[in-house]
Amino acid sequence: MTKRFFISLLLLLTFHGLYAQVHGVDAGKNDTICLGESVQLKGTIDRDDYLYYYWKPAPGIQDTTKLTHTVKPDKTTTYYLCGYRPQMNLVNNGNFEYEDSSLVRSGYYYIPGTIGTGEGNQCDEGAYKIVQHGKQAKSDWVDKYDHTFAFTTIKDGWFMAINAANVPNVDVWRQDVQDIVPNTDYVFYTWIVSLYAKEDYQRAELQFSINGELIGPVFKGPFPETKDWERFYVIWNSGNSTSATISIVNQSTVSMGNDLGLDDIYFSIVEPDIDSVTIYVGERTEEEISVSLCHGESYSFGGRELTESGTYHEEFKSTLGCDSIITLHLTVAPPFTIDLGSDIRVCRETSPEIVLSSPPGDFIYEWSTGATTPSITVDQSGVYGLTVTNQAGCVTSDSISVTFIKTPEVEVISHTEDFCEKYSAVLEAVTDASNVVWSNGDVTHTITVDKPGVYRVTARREMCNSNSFYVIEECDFNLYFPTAISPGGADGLNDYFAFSDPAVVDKAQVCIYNRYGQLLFYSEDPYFKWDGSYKNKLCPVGSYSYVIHIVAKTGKSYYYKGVLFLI
Ligand SMILES: [Ca+2]
Ligand SMILES: [Ca+2]
Repeated sequence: MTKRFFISLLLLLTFHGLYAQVHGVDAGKNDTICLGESVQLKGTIDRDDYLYYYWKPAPGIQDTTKLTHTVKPDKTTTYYLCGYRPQMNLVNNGNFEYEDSSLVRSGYYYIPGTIGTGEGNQCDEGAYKIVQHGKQAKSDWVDKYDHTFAFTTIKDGWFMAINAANVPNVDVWRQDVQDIVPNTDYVFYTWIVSLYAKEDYQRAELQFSINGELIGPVFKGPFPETKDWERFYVIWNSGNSTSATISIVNQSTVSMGNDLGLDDIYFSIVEPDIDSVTIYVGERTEEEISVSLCHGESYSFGGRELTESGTYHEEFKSTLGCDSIITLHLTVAPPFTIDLGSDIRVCRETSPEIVLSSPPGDFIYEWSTGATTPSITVDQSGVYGLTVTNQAGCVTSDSISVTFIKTPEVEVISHTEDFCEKYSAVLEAVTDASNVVWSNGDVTHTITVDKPGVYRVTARREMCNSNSFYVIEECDFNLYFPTAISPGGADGLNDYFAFSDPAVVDKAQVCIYNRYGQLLFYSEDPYFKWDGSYKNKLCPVGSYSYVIHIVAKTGKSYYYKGVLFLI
């Protein structure tokens, strides 16, 4: 007895899942697909632990009791695989290993002993025996051994052999169970074997019953020739019940072929273990974007640096690895520049201020001075910058250098007190400029002049000029020559015809004719002297005429015509 109990408990622990792993339900690994793809759900169940299982209904799952499904979710979906695991068996001696008929309640009558040992009678219609194989109950039954030890080589396990009668709704096995938990799912199952091996006869027809209420469909015993022990079960929700009378009821209405064995009857709470698997669905997207760039900028798109207007396509992988096609409409603004013009250099004197203007346009202006107007007026040398933003938001800038040049100062001074003394004067341009040019073309600061007149000097600093003038007045001019000469003689007076002051003469043409108009003397030398001779011979006394042209050192021309007496 003790040995049996021990084995029974061990079997319960081992084969009915008291300590079954919670994770005997595995819905598989999460996966990721792209929209339109399908994926296989591969659930696994530890079939020894779980009485039954199913996928919670979801799109793509047709037969919820199939472990493998091909699904094609159109969005991220979580699937649940539920496995129902029996808990501790509440049936006392459900495996009949106590071999104790007092633990069995039945509408049938018990026949003690077993055939073949000389102890028992045949198990007749409406009776049962506790045996180790079919022939111990009735000599023409098949030699089926008990279920509890069917997987071992041990042949001494016990089961309940029943000669079912033809009266339905009679309990063939019954037991009372206390301490039922209300509103809880219970499983009630039994293993059945057919004991009369004639397939053309009826098989056993049975039904579960709890608290006098038939539960689940009528089930038939297995074909004795082809099937051994088979399990049948029902799920029962306890509702308000706190106790249960559980029965296995005969529903057969014939006598032949319906004889059977029961073993390993089980009644327990059944709890679900649920595992989930999530299929992430990445969308394939097609997106259009528009980007505007300023000229000179670039846009990074799929590893390319784009700088020209156009439509571009690129495939990207989304975070879930699905293709995304992005169409880019890129608009690159035309070149945008401004030009403030060439650098400006002006004379301070003539241009005390300068207006700097942006080229026309609908712009936002920002000058380096802080001004935000299209134009600014400046009066200081420096570099002026302008940053311009157009309506496209493109920015450009230019700068211009403005230089105000100081106009030079100049004054002419003379270093000669009296020009007329030597018809010469030294003039100097006193200036802060290094470049000067005189009206006579000279470019030295100091010049020597030998004519009266207005002398202008221009002092230059770049394009900025300043003039100064110096006036040399005409000198008084007195030139005379004799009206008569008396060459020869001892007095030494009036021997020559000559200019009284040849120094004032710059150029001269002197012609002397006799009364016949013959040219007797010609000279261009202001210092000429005519001694009254012609060809080394003194001319006869008489009157002679002269014609004289001179250009005085004053610059003026004079013409003289007169008569000279030779005495
Ligand atoms: Ca047994
Ligand atoms: Ca029968």
